[in-house]
Amino acid sequence: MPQFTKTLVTTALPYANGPVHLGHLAGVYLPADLYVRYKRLKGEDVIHIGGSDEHGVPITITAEKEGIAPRDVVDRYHRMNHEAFLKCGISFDYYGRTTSGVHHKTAQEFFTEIEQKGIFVKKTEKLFFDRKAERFLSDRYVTGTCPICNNTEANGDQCEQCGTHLSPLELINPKSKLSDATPELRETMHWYFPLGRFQEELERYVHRHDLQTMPREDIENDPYSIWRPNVVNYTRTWLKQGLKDRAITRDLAWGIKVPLENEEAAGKVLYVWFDAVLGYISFTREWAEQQGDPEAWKRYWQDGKSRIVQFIGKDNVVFHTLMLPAILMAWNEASQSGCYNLADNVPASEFMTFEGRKFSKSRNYAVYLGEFLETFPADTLRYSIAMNYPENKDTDFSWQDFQNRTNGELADTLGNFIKRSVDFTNSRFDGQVPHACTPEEWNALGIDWQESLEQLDLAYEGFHFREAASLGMDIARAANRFLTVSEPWKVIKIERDAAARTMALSLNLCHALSIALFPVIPETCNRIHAMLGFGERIEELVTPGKSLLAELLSPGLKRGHKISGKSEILFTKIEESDIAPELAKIEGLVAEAEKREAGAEQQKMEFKPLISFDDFLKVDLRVGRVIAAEKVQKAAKLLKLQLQVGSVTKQVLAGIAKYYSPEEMVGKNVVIVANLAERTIRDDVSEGMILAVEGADGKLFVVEPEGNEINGRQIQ
Ligand code: B3M
Ligand code: ZN
Repeated sequence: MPQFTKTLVTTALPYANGPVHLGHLAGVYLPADLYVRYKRLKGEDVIHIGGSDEHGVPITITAEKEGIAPRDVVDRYHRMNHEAFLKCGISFDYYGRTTSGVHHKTAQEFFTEIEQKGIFVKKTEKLFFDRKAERFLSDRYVTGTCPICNNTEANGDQCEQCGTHLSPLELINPKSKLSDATPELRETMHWYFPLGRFQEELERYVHRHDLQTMPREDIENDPYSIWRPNVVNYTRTWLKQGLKDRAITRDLAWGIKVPLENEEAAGKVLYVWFDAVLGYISFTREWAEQQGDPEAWKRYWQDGKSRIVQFIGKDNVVFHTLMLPAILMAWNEASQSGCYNLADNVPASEFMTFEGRKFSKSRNYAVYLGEFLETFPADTLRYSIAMNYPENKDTDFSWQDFQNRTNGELADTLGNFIKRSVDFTNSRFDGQVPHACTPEEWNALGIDWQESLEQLDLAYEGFHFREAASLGMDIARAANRFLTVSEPWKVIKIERDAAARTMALSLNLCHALSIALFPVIPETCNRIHAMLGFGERIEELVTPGKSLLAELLSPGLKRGHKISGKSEILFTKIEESDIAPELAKIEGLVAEAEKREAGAEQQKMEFKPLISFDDFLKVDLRVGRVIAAEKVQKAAKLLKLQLQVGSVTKQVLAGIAKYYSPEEMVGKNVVIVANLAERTIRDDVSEGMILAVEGADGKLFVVEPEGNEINGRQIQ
């Protein structure tokens, strides 16, 4: 178990294909910022590396829709997102972009290294090719008629009308979205990364971070390397299924070129996820160059004493716990040029909903960070979101909660305490700390400082950010109570010394709060600090190896210390009239969404043309039992089922692989259209269809008749 002496924090690279919203902030960027700011306060060596993910098909689709170049799309959103993060106080040490030269070089280096070691597997497959556009078409670029519901505008990956997940090869009358041409099937070769080759090594890696399996002494020595249950579960589910080869190249024009000068590599780029996860390394290199110490990145990536912590959303888990580690393992094998550390923790968040609904870019249901900050200050947002951090379950952000926290906790408790302390000192004690506080007085305030610091440390280091923020606010509450109960404005008339003591302690509490709450509300804390008469910003006081938090253990402001003489209102209360337009906006968005959903419902209620009773009788629906099931190679959506229908066995290819594992299907009773003409799908025969229904979230449920001894029976 290494004793870590430094920390590299990375945050998921948001696609530069749209503005980041509050859900992103809550799950990834704010928690990471709280963590690094806390560590900096402790005087630790920590850097925060992030940036934009600028490749991938959705970006080219946006570009085509708008009639601009992909480069313009990523320029726009990279700048927009970076600015929004800065405005929100997310303190990156470096914010890179995956279109940079250094990143292209890094990703290509990795490809070459792994290629030369002979680790990649090459496979040839058939893909649609548009002859007019001279391009292979990824799923999203093919449209056609859905084989399930006859929607003529189904996409190559999914039919929006019936929700079925499709492969382009299943579409009837496929067309290229680029030119309207009918695409032809062409063979194309791709490089695959054999994740399975690293199965055991990856299992050992997960083992070391899973509370259930890790060595006891590690749990005691370093509880912070224990992964959250959701991270372990997602990862273990993949491992249990057995890791497969994953294609890591694509036939696309936008992306990082496969670095080989041969026919095979022509027109091919690296798959966006292969390059994106390496962005963390490239950007640390860029950071090091910017520091004027080009080798400095190695201290974080290749020195065993560096703890790597990767903040991500739950939808990105396996890319960080399996894909990136496997790529690094491949590099590390007999490496001549340094070995990379694997992440020590990957604190993946759950999601934050907004007013009870999921953020959705495609449905335009989102509150974008940049827009939010045009109306409300960053710190109020940071505080509310920290208090709602989706650590182990989804949480909700509501305007009401935002208003309550801002008005009740930030303005009435914290803001009010600071202002009363500063104003009263200015008016009655000539703007000076009027008394030398003793450690005894400091410890008699009803706050156990030692204990508070320990709890704060456990909360931040253990990624429990809601607790961390609440602990800070608890100190503010205690401080506010102390001042109110002490009533210096009354006491001063009879006992000036007692009032002086109260004010000196209050000012010291203001100072303590400016440190304790700094990770959560940094701008406000700097304003408090300035009101207390300090010239530097808090971040400028950070000294390597020296903890600013330790200052809380004793009263730091000396008698006679001059405060600034000015005070300001730290938080403006949020009025009903401020949030009314926001609520109206949401109502509009919800109404629109509901209309669309109702429209979709109604569309479903437009029944197909009438059929006669005789027609109906032609359909032979039977109960069958699944006796065997397996996945279909190269058809991620299909399961191949063997059904016992009375005395006959029938083979059915069903598009349910995303929702049911083969093991789950075996033993189920299902309903089969038993007299459907045979169809060939993917060179295999399907002799019927099984009935399934789509649930609210697009998941398919197979219809399962209950009962014994009904096998082969006709449904009537
Ligand atoms: N851009 C997906 C996302 O934004 C992806 C993350 C990359 S992290 C290397 O959710
Ligand atoms: Zn359909």
